[in-house]
This record gives sequence, structure tokens and C-alpha cells, in this order.
Amino acid sequence: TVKGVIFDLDGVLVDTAIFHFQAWKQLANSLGFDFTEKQNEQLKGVSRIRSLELILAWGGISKTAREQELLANQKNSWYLDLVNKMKPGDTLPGAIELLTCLKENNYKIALGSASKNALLILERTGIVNFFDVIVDGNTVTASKPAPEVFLKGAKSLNIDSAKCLVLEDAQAGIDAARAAGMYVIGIGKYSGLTGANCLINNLNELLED
Ligand code: B16
Ligand code: MG
Repeated sequence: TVKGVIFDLDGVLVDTAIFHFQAWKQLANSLGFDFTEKQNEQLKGVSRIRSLELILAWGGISKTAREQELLANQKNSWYLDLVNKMKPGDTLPGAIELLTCLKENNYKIALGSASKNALLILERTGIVNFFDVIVDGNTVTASKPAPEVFLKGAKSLNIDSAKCLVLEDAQAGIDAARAAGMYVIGIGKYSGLTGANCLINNLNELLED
């Protein structure tokens, strides 16, 4: 039986993918090429620096490690301008209701995100207090699809991997959860996700019964 639930952040609890898209697009345009929503889909769950590498490759541009660091910082500052406008309740449908229900039923709750901005986003949207444990891009060295982020979550919750449920919207995240030996629910029925134990469209579907 499930004792702990590990949430991905972007695409599961909050809709920050649109902010990532806007900031990456601004960066790509400043370098003289375009960046599409379809390309943005491929960056879900992918770390900031790996995302930049992919975007530069799509634009046919090569940059030194130092230049890449500056570009990643520039993108992040544009991204943070958007995140800083978020308010309590700027969460995806069903998120607060599900977190509340899990808390009331004594499940342990962790965050397992690739984002280095995770804590800020949880604070701004007013849901940080639901979390017993936060594992994010600052704590993890091997990013998704490596299982590290979820294994660290389970360990910090002091719960066996096999008793953890992961909620994920990205293929890299589903692969990471499976590699960690966890049960995984994929968010996005028509996004072509594979390998999840089941797929739902949004968190409200978990609250219906
Ligand atoms: P940051 P998640 C991921 O969040 C996003 O899906 C991905 O698009 C982003 O590049 C990554 O976080 C890193 O974010 O630049 O804030 O460190 O889905 O793992 O919660
Ligand atoms: Mg995600």
C-alpha cells in the first residue's frame, strides 16, 4: 500500500511550462532564431542547462561553457520575472484539494522536481507547508530520467520506494519513477506518455471517489 506521495512540480502542481516557454523563446529570439511550443514540450522535466544545450543545437549555435552559463542566467532572470507574479492559489486544478486530502489521511508528501526554483514557486503559490520533504534541482546531481530525485524523496520520507506513488507529467519523470521502483500516475492522457501505471488528465480525477 502507498504511504508516501511524491509530486513533480511543473505540469503537475503549477503551470510554469508557459513561463519556461516565454523565457526560452525570448532567449532564442535574442540569438536570432525561433523556438516553438512543440520544442518546449521536449524540455519538460529536463534540467536548465540541458534544456539550453538542446535549444542551442536546434538553433545551430555553439557557445562556450562560460557563455552557456550566462545565457542560462539570462533565461532564468526572465523566468523569475514571471514566477514572481504568481500568487497563492495559482495552482493546477485539483492540486490544493488533493494535497489537503492526502494530509488529512496521513500520507507523507514530498516534492521531486528538476527545478532550482522549486522552493520559491511553492512559497509564492502558498502550498509549501504541505510538504514534508523537498527534493529539487539544487539537491540532485543526476537529473531525470535518473531515479535519484525520487529515491532521495523516499529516503527523506523514510518510506520504501515500493510504497511511494509519483505524480508526473513528463516522460523523463515517468522513466525516473519507474527506475526508482515506484508506482507512477502520468498526467496528460493524450500526450503520448508511456510506462506509467495509469494516465489521468488532471489531479481532479483522483478526487472523484
Ligand atoms: P529551473 P519539474 C522542470 O520542472 C521543468 O519541467 C523543466 O522545463 C525545467 O527546465 C526544469 O524544471 C528546471 O527548472 O530552470 O527552474 O531550474 O517538472 O521537474 O518540476
Ligand atoms: Mg513536470
